[in-house]
Amino acid sequence: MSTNIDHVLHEDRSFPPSEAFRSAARISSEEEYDAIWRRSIDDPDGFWGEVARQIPWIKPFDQVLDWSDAPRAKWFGGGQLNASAVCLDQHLISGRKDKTAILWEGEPGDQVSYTYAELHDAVCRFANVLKARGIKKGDRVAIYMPMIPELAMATLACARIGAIHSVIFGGFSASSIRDRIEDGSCTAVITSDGGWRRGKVLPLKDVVDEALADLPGSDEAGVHTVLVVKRTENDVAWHEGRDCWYHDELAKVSGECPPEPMESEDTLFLLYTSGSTGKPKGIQHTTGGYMVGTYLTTQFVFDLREDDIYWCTADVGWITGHSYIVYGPLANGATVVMYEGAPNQPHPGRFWELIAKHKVTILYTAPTAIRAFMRWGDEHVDKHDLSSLRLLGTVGEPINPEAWIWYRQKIGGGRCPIVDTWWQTETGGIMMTPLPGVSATKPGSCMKPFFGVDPVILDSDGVEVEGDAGGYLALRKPWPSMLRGIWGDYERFVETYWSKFKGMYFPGDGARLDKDGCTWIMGRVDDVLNVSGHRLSTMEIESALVSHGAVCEAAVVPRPDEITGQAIVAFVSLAGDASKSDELVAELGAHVSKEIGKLARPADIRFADALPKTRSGKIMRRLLKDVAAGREIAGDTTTLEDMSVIESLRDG
Ligand code: 7RM
Repeated sequence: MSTNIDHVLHEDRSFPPSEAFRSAARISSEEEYDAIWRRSIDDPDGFWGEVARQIPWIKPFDQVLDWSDAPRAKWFGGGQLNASAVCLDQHLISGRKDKTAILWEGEPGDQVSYTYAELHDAVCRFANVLKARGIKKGDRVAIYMPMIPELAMATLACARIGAIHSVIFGGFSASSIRDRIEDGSCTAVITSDGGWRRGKVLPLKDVVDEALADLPGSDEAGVHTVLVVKRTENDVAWHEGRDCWYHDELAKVSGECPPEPMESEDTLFLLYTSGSTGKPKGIQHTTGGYMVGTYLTTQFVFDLREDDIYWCTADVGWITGHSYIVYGPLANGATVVMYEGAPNQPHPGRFWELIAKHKVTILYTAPTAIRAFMRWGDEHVDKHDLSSLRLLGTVGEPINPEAWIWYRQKIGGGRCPIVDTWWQTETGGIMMTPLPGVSATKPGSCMKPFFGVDPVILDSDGVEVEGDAGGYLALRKPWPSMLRGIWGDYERFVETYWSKFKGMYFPGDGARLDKDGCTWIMGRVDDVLNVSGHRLSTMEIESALVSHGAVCEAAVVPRPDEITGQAIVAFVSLAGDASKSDELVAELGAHVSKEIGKLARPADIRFADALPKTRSGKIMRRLLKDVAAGREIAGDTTTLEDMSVIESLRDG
C-alpha cells in the first residue's frame, strides 16, 4: 500500500516584500526568478558554467558536470582552484583589501576585527605553521575550537595547503572527538586552551587530551600534532613533542604561502552528522562544487550588498557555520560578524545589543533560538535599536508560524523579509528558500527551490503525490555542493541517500506543496505519526500547540496504542508567565482539536521544563519516543546537549 502524509495545518497569511526592498533587490520579480530557475533546470551546464566562472580558478574546468557514474558526481572536471584563494586572495586585488572581513566579539566583550588583507596574512601564516608541523595536502586535520577568529582561520589555512579539515563542534565530548578523529584518521588537532561559554571557560584542550589518551596507536600512525591557540588563562597539561602553542609556532613562519592548486573534486572537508542509528557519518564535500554553491546561494538568498554587515549566529562547528560564516560570505567579500558566546550572556538581550552596536543588516539564526528569545520576553528586545536590520533568515528546523510572526514583528519591525532556508549538511548549501525580493512569504514555508534544485514529492511507491498532500521529498537533479560520499563508506552513502527512489536524492524529510506551489517541510520522515491509519506530521501538531499563548515550545511523538496503533504524546514547555495545571492540559487538547481537528488531539500532554535537543538545537524526538513509551532510552545519545533534560522527563 502506498502511503503519504496527511496535511492538517492551515496557514493562509502571506507577506510580500516591501516595495523599497523589492526594487533594490538582486532579483525582484516572480517572472525573473521563474526564468532563471527554468534555465538552471533545462540547461544546467550552461547555468552552472556561467556561475562557476564568477569565482577565480587557477586552471579553468573543461566540463561542467559528469554524471555518467551517478551518484558519483564530478563537477567542474579539469578545473583547479583553492578555496582560501576564492575567499581571500581575489579580494586583495578587487578593492576589498581594507574592507572588514571578520568583526569578532568574545563573550566577555573583547573585540577584534580583520580586514581582508589582515585575514589573508593571518591565514597564510597559519598555513605555514601547519606546513612546518609536517601537515600536507590530503592529510585530515581535526579542529576543536571555540568561536574565535582562529577557528575560521584554521579552516582556511587547511584549505590553503590542501589539508582536509574535520571541524568538531566545541560542545562535543571526548568520546565523540575520539570517534571522529579515528574515523577520519586525523593526524593533527587544532584546539585552544579554552573558550568562553555562559560566563565559564570550557577547557577544550583537556577534552582533546582525554580523547587522544584513549586512542589506540596514537604514537605511531595517529595524531602527531596538537596545535593550541591561547584564548584564556586556563592551565593546560602538556605533551612534549606533540603539543605546541600556536603563538610560538607563529613567530617562526613567514606570511608568504601560495595557495595549493586543488582539483575541483579534491575533498575540502569532512563534517560529521549523526542519524538516529549507526555511527556518525563523515559527510564529504569537495572544493569546486561546494565553493560555487555557497558563493551563489549567499549572494542571492541573502541579497548580499557590498555594505551589508552580515551575521549568521551558528557555530562554525555546524554546516551552517562552514557555508554561511566562512566559505559563502567570504567568497562574496562580505563583512561577517562572529560571536563567541551564549545568546543570554551576560543578559538575554546580548544578540540585540550586538546588532545595535555593529549595525547588523542581515541576521541568520535558528528557530530554537527564536523560541528561546520569545520565552525570555520582549523587554530584552525592546531596549535595543534594531533598525539597521533589513533581512532575516532561519535554518535548522521547521519554524512554527507563531515564532515566524514574532521574528518578523519583534526583530524585523515588520519590515524585513524572512528567508526560511531548507537544506542539510549533505546538501552543502541552501536548497529551498524564498528569494527576499520576490516571494510573498508564508510563515512556516520554505517556499521555492533555489536555482538548479528540482524537488518532487512522492508517496512511498515513488509516485508523485497529487494536490497538496504530504509525502517524501526527493531531488531529481545533482547540484554542485552536493555531498560526494560518506568518508570510508561509499556503500552507506548510496544506501542512505540514493536507494529509496531510483535516480533521486532522498533527504529523509517529509514535505507538501500547497496550491501555490510553495513547499512546507513536515519534519523527518522517521518522526511521522500514524494514528488510526492517518499519517500526521509532528511539525503541524507542534505548531498548533505553540500557537496557544501559554506554550513556548512543543515536541510531539507517538506511543504504541492498542486501538489506534499509535497515540499522540505531546511534551510542552510553557511561556514565562503560564503555570502548569490540569485545566491547561484540557485547554491545550481542545486548542489542537480546534486548530487542526480531533484526530490530532494528543492523548497525553506532559509539561517539560526543557526539551531534549541536539547540540545544534534540534529537538530529539527519538529520545522522547522512548520516554513516552516508558522504554529504556536506546541509541546514540552523544549528540544530546543536556542529559539531565531526559532524566528529569523520565523521572517526572
Ligand atoms: C542546515 C542544517 C538537516 C535537517 C533537514 C531538516 C531540518 C533544516 C530546515 C529544516 C524545515 C528548514 N543541516 N531543516 N532547515 N526543516 N525547515 N528551513 O540544519 O544537516 O544539521 O540538518 O534539518 O529536517 O533534513 S543539518
